[in-house]
Parts: sequence; structure tokens; C-alpha cells
Amino acid sequence: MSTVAQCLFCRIVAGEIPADVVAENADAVAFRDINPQAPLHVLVVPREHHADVAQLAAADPRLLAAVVELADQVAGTEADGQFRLIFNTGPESGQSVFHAHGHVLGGVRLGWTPA
Ligand code: DGP
Repeated sequence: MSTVAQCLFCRIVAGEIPADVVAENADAVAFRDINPQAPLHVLVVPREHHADVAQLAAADPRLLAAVVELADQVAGTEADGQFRLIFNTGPESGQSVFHAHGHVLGGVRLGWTPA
């Protein structure tokens, strides 16, 4: 875990670390994953720091909805509005950055092999 000051995605939101930003608004930022797993692989993060999606949902459901809306907007532009939205939550799920983020995947027919 990192403090908010050290948080990688807080630093991307603040513009301290470069990222390929594809969309943003007052609530959230969408940028391309550094290690894409599909033709469309964008991360959507709330500007405000929340450690994971469950904590985000509990603290501010409106902000979670804003994250989902920005994901839909990006997929509408880049993947015909069809996408998978994944929020890894906890290390066992594969979460490695502890700032809530949705993986927006699309641009190809997706398989179903989570394990
Ligand atoms: P997760 O494993 O669910 O916590 O996803 C974290 C994602 O963040 C992972 O797919 C790789 C991506 N990532 C890690 N570091 C960077 C970075 O510095 N820039 C960008 N654009 N993506 C990053």
C-alpha cells in the first residue's frame, strides 16, 4: 500500500507522472494501461484517492457512477460501446495499485478465463 502522496495513480492524476490520457472530466481520468491486454485497455480512476472500488462505493457512490460513465464514454469512442469493466479488489484478485481503478477492455471478442 502507498500513502496518497506516493500513490502512482494520484501522481498520474496530478500530472506528475506522464500517461496517455484519452478522456477526463471533473471527477475522473481515463488513460491507457502501460501493459495492454486488449486493443482497448484503458484505466479509469477517480481523481480522489480511494484504495479500491469497494471503499469508493461506500464513500461516494456518485463518484463510482462517474467512473463507470467515463468508461462507457471511452468505449463508445473506441470500441463501439462494448466493453468489459474490471475492478480488481485486493491482492488475491490481482490488484497491484491501491487507488480504485476500472480496467476498460474491448476492441476484440473477449474470452472468459479469469483463473
Ligand atoms: P491492477 O493490477 O488491477 O492493480 O492494475 C494496475 C494496472 O496499472 C496494470 O494493468 C498496469 C497499470 N500500470 C502500472 N503502472 C502504470 C503506469 O505507470 N502507467 C500506466 N499507464 N499504467 C500503469
